[in-house]
Amino acid sequence: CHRSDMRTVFVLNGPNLNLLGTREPEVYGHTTLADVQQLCEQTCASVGLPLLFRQSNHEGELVDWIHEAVRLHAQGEIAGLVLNAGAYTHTSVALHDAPKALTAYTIELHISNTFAREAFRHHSYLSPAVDAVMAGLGVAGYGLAIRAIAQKIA
Ligand code: CA2
Repeated sequence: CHRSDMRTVFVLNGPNLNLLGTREPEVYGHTTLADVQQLCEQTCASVGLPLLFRQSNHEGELVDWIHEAVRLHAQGEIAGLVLNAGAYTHTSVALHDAPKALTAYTIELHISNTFAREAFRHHSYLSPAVDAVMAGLGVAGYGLAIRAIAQKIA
């Protein structure tokens, strides 16, 4: 379907985010990734957009999924991308390159305020390649990012 109100919001999560809620609650809270998915489902339902929600611990799989988004966007089927690349944010040239091919609105998201943490988290390979960066809003950031995408395409 090519109607703009059927465009899918992609939410992609990188390494270790499957462990959310099970460790380091002082940094990431008690919310699990399943809870985050539910929050994204609810937010997408309220703005009337389909959701695709995925997590991988593998760099190349995240690259493949961004390529999938590029292909679907060429068919008018993507509303935008919310990308929490986890620690690959700070290491991956491949994840810097991949979103450059994507013209859909892309938001780099971090649950924690990466700038208030270790120095190695202050640099992001993604930031120059995306439209917007959000960090430190907790898991609520996912809902806010989806709402921002919905406003962008409205
Ligand atoms: O704040 C974020 O969302 C991060 O992208 C999370 C990454 C971290 O490497 C980034 O610097 C910032 C870590 C993913 C979550 O890792 C967990 C490890 C143990 C328990 C829960 C989460």
